[in-house]
Amino acid sequence: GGPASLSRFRGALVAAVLGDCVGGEFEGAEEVPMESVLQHLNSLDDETKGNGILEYSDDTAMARCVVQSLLTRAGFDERDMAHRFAKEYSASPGRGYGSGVIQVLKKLSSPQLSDVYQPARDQFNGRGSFGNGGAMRAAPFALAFPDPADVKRFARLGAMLTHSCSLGYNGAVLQALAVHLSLQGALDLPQQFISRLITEMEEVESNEAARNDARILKEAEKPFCERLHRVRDLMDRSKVSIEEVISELGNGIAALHSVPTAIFCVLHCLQPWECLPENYGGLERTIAYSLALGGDTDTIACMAAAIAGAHYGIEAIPQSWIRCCEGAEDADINAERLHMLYHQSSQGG
Ligand code: R7I
Ligand code: MG
Ligand code: MG
Repeated sequence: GGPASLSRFRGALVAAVLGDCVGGEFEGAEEVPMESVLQHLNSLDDETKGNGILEYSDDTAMARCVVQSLLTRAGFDERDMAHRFAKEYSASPGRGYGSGVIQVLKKLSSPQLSDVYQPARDQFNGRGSFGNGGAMRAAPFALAFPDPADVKRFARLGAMLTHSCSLGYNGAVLQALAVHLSLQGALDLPQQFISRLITEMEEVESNEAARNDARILKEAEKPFCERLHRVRDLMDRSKVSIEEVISELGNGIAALHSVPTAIFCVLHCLQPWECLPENYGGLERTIAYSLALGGDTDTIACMAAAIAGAHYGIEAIPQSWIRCCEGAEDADINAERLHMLYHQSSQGG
């Protein structure tokens, strides 16, 4: 489809759910042989399975809250979104939430709370979380707002409800920007795609708060920019081992060690590779490759798949995979609603 087509919206939201559901199998595993990944993915084609047997985790649970809030409020409303996070957590606390964020979600359910950003600020001795929990649910912001300035602003604020450290919320900004560019067809020119992300993040990371957090946490001056430069270096190489990707970019629970990694997975899988089945399209390759990195596989696959899904569109997603994943059908319906909201706002309505 063309830029911002319905197919791209559906691809992004449905693939994100698939990445989460399928990736859950290997979350936290140190080494994941490609053989095990392919075995797991092959089992999804088994006719006897299906009907949502793979459950989604916190990644999708929170993304669904973001989607519902954006749709119901026809824009960003921090109190409504915070309330939905808290309600969702208390209804299904067993979705595999990060151990720190649970405290925030409990505080957010208090009716006396006046500042919904305060519980997030109290995390980790007042520095706030740098986990990838803000980034894992950032894709819907790119599907609700056509203007990149809005995408950046609301992805940041939406993440700050749980992640007040710039190394957490700027990961959400980067993820949302990657989905935004992919929706426009920017992955047709991968070199330009990564350059545009670097240019955007140069500006995002130039403020005082980001510089301060980077200094305290002993990271590079502009940590996400530095990682995106590493992504570009790896892209230019003809052969890259999984070990190198993990050591250069990471596969962990910090936004800094997972969002650039997810972006690399998408870029690396634009072409076919020998280690992956020939019948796999780009979307399947991206998910398979993300899982083979091990570590925070549900989240890295979820983020990579959102970016890839926006590029390849819904037609690239195997029906059998959709049938196996809880929440995939809902995502498809919501993508259509977001597509309408997006095009309403781009007409200035
Ligand atoms: O970021 P968050 O929502 O976790 C998301 C991850 C995804 O992989 C999900 O799939 C799920 O499995 O969890 O939750 P947080 O609790 O805010 O952060 C996750 C973890 O990162 C924390 O439990 C800490 O181990 C670590 N962490 C920190 N450690 C020290 N200092 C995050 N911020 C800090 C910090 O400032
Ligand atoms: Mg999860
Ligand atoms: Mg995870």
